[in-house]
Amino acid sequence: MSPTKGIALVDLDEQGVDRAFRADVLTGLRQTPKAIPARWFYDDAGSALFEDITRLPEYYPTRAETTILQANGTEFAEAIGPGKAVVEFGSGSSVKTPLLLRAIEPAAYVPLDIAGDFLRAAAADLAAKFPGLPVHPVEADFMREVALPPQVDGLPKLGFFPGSTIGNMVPRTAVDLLRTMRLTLGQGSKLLIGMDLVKDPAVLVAAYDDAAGTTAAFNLNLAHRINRELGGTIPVQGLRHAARWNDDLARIEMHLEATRDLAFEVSGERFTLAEGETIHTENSHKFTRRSGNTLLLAGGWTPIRRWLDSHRRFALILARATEHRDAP
Ligand code: AVI
Repeated sequence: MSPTKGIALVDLDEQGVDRAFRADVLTGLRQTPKAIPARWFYDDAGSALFEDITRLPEYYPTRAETTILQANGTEFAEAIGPGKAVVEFGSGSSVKTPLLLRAIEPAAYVPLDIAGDFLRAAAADLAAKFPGLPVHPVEADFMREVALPPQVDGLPKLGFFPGSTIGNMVPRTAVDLLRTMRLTLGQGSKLLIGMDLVKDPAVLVAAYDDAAGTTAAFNLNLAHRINRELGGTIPVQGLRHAARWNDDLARIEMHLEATRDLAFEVSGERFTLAEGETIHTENSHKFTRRSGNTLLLAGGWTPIRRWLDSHRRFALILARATEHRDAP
């Protein structure tokens, strides 16, 4: 399942073009350096490619996080406790969510997602796996405060945000989201969040530039999507996928790099890319124990437990909503 698939709540113009997609692409191509938000990767083709990525030998995060959930059920149960309303930010990852729910004896499950069709399918799937567990899907943009269903009023809340999707946001956006999650979940709540860890850049680059070329296809699909949906004439053969480690900012960057001078149109507007120039399409931040903790604290969450996979590549962190009067 895609982490940020946003095919619902779309605002289409008279020609059926997604206005927000067009605005983001045109604004991104007009600026220097060129950049387009990563959320536009996830059309149907991009979501299917992301699913393929999660199974690649080089792409360790999904497997690492899953093994953490498999290996530590008893500890999760102790640290989190029974009777929680589990609020998942995203509509439920096929393998990880059941592992968590099986470990902790929740009182209810509330998936939040902007994509209603995905959300309902995932919720029905989950309800079938856990007969007796109340499931209350909410179609909403979780980047804003969400009113939780009245059925979970009074239940203690556990937010669940796996996949290191927080790493796809620049720190300012990540902090905004964490603070919004705190508002959505309320005082006394907890958050279980996945964070991918800083490691050998060669391992990181391989995870984002796999030998089979699946991540390249995922990145290049954005150019195809622009051509398909926005009347684009981008010569996609003149672009190549590039995955670079930015050590100062502790992030993998994905770019589409021009292999020769290119000229093209999008929605009737002309653009050029000089040979070697790139369109920046994604950031995937990686964390250390300290940088992860600092991000959580900035977002209003106090870290309390941390679990790693056996290769120490990925972390699941449990945090509690910080009291407003934490000293000093
Ligand atoms: C969804 N997100 C956490 C993925 C990541 O690892 O940053 C997206 C991705 N991009 C390329 N490969 C995977």
